[in-house]
Amino acid sequence: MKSNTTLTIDAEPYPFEFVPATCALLIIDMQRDFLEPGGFGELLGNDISQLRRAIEPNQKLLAAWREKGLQVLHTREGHRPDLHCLPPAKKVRGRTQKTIGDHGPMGRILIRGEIGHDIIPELYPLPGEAVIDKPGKGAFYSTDLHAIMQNRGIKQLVITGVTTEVCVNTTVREANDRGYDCLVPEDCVASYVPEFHDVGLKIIKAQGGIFGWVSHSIHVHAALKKIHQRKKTQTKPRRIKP
Ligand code: C5J
Repeated sequence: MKSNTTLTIDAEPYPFEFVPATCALLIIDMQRDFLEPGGFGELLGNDISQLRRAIEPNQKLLAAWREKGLQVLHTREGHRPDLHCLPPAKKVRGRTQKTIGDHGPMGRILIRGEIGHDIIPELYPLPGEAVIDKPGKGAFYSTDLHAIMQNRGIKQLVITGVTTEVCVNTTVREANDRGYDCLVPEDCVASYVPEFHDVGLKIIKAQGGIFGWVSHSIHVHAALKKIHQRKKTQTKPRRIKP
């Protein structure tokens, strides 16, 4: 089957009509500051093992996605070293001892270019896979994600990453308002708080899929296995008509 064929992925609230050639895998904020010991997430008192459960399913999905030559996008939450894109309200929120921009064990917390800000080695982007640096929770706010998707003909997203109820949920909502269909494989997203993860997924698929679809990566793999064509979309940007 060719990658521009419509395939069906078993999902809730009803099957997702998946067109691989125009669907990107969007991996949200799988950054060292959120997932690794000593990072910002742990510094805030969170149990990082809750997030780390999503690493292996993401690795498998990313490998299968790449194997079919489909489009991959990554995001990182963070700020400029001069902090000009950090709202003062976000800087002081939580009243923690250390906040964004302060020095932590992996460099300045959530600052672009620092070790902690980067994507974990297990899911490191390949050349040609766009990395979107976002200052907010949503991947569309104050970024060029929408332009990248339009230029590359992306109409659907499979969204994975962390955290389910914060950056994943916000991005699904933003994508929905821009007319994109989003599928979230539940084992490839995670939250420090399991009940927030459960509710975050319920909200997406409620009311007939008010924001999108929820599935499991086994169903995405089943659909990917049906694609025989390897299409090199990563390294060749589309030409935009003037
Ligand atoms: C948070 C995120 N939770 N990536 N960021 O602050 O969800």
